[in-house]
Amino acid sequence: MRRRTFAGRLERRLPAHASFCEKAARRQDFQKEKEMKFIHTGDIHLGMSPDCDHPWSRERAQAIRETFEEIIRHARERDVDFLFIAGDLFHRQPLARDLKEVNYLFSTIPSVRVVIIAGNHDRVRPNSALMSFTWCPNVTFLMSEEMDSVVFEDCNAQIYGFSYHTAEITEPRLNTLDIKDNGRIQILLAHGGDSRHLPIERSRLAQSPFSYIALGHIHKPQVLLDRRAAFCGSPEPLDKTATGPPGIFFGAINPRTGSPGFPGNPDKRPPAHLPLYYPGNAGSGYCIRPECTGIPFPHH
Ligand SMILES: [Mn+2]
Repeated sequence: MRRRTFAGRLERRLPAHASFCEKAARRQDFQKEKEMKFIHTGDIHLGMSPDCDHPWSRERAQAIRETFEEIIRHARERDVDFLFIAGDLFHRQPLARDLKEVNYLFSTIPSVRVVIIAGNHDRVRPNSALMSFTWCPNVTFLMSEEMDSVVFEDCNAQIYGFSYHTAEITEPRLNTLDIKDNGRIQILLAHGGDSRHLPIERSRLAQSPFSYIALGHIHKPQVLLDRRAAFCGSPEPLDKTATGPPGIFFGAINPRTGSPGFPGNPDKRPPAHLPLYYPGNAGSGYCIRPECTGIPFPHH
């Protein structure tokens, strides 16, 4: 990948006799060029009741809400610059009440820039409450069906994405993006990856200028393209096929190289997948959390 043009300023050495002003300006540059920390999540499916034919289903629905609150806590405590939500935040079309609830949570992390796209489950419909909803200032919902982006000058970042307006997108739109490296930290949010939902050709994605591609839709966490892209996976097991440890991705972009990695050490360690709890029984025929249901752990 081409190096960021932004690096030019950082590599410039100041002479020993640089004035106080020059040094102060340089420090400001460093401030601007500090690593950009993010949490990447998606497929939360708020409002879903997993295992709906079982008595613990209501508790599972509650666990999904609590896990989302835990993600907000992570965003605050890890002091991230961005929270990316790569689609299917909601299990179905959100009502105004649902939007208010999550907007309240976002309002508790005002310094975190939240960027959201809609997935196939919570796709934007013409009568959606989303249309007239006013998010708090730190939230950007990229609602357009066409590729859109939002620029954050203070961290030299541009976040791209588009939302589902239909149940399926069979056209491989990610393979034909015409987005050039522009010297900013460019990040793509996208939802899909199977044949009926935005089929992805990895080699095409690898040629894109994005520092990181925050993917949603596949519920199992998976890192692609030598850590430049990942499916966040659902942070709670939603059905019995959920096997890996569900969680969130926590990473940082090195502003000099544009490469994603672990905060504090982005060049050496990849973004971390943080499991939010131990999914002892996911994949064993149930998706309950034994610690919150009181129902005996089903051993197999
Ligand atoms: Mn989906």
